[in-house]
Amino acid sequence: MQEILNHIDGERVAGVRWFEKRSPVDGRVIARVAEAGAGQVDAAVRAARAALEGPWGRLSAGERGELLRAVARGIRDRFDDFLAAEVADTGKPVKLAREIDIPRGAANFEAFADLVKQMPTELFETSTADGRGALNYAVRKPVGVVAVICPWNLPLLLATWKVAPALACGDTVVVKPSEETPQTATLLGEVMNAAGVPRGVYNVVHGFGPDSAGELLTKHRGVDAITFTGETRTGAAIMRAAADGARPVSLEMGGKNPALIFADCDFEAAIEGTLRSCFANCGQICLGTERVYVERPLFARFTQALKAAAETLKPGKPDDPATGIGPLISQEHRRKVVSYYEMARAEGATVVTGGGVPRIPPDLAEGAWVEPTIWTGLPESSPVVREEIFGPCCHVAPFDDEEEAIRLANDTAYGLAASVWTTNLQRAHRVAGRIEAGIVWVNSWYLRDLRTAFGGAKQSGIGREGGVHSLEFYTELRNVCIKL
Ligand code: NAD
Ligand code: 6OD
Repeated sequence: MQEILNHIDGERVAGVRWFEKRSPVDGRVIARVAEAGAGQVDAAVRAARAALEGPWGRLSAGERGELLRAVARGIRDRFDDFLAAEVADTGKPVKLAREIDIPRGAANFEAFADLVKQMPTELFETSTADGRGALNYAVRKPVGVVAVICPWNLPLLLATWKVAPALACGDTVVVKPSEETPQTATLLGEVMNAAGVPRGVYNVVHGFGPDSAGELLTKHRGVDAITFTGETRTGAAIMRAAADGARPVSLEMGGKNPALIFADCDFEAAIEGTLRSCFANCGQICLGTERVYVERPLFARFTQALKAAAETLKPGKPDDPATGIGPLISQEHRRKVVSYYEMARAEGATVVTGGGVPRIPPDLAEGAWVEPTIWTGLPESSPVVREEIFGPCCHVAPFDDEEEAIRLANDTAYGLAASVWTTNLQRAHRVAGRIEAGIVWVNSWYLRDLRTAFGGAKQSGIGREGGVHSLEFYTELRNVCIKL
């Protein structure tokens, strides 16, 4: 049985107890994981502090950038190890992890090694009574020890999305991966060591949230800032923890994202994009679409075409090239998703496709499988239409004009992402300008440029990361006033 340990001060460290990690594909126990207690969390934070005050704190941005590039090379050199670990933890198709998760894990380090060279600053010439003047300029200093709390859906991609800019800015980190996906963050510790990143700069503590490593870490007063990706409710708990000590937080949280399909869209592109946004990663992407609004003349045709496309997504083992969709992350998450499937039926939804658990071979019977599902006919007030399900499902509803489409899109507590499908340029700008979301894609979905602002409006987030926004969060601005 594989044992996954904490990574503290460059060493493998045992925990206070073990917990089991099961495969989402067939329910087998694939590893036991060392849960960090208060002692290990404290040791990790102290190691991060010592590294900050040691040689790491004296490196230039250029020198840190070289180390980050070595980490990116290290991930690529061990691509197959990362791939196997990510697929084992998540059950996602190998093709998806090969094309997205692992390459982005490496690319995040390269992107922030470059971006940190453009650290934003400011300079003011100030007049003084004696006429000699003064110069005010700002320098950016590391914010300190950063707690990085991660979810399970894109484990390496989302951990490195925060670790890379933090390290680029000169911070040190303690990462708390999701209890569901402990492996790739741990492997990254080995890569950090091999790349020559000083010990203590990158630490990993394993465990759960409340009453476990997550809570211990966010409440630890040696942590200077907290960056979090996960559910909105968890984000609120983390914000409360951060209030003690008035520490900064960056919160990337849930969504109930709309897609607006106008009758003048490129039909094939809209179907392909919506298929991906609803069902990629088994619907477990925060940016994914769960509400599809289609201009009425196209409604029936679009719904039927999306149904036909969804029915091509065959569930199967990650390494089978015919697999179109993997399982959900866990039985616990499956119970949540299935409860929405049942609620949709009880509320009178038309189940266009799916709506249950697929027929699967007996050796996968303990896996967390659900069918890709499309509904129509639910009222907008239904919890199925209002709450984040985080599964491979969407509700499709018609709209009659642009105004109604915008109203429907914005009628949500969330505001993470939206996609708009139209060939009318003026409409694209008009609609994008009025959607209350942090990210609006027009005629695309999840098209990323790491220099852009990433984050959510309303209950989907606080703050922005990406490009200069990451550099701002992971640094403290210091103004220096020089009397001339
Ligand atoms: P989650 O909130 O349950 O857990 C996220 C992390 O927080 C885990 O590591 C967990 O152990 C930890 N945690 C839980 N309670 C905690 C506490 N009280 N104190 C400290 N840590 C705690 O989320 P999840 O189920 O892992 O991920 C799915 C959710 O993440 C969805 O809501 C999804 O939309 C969201 N998400 C958002 C983004 C984004 O960029 N906005 C990206 C990916 C996922
Ligand atoms: O691509 C990214 O940088 C990012 N933060 C993606 C988030 C995906 C949510 O599941």
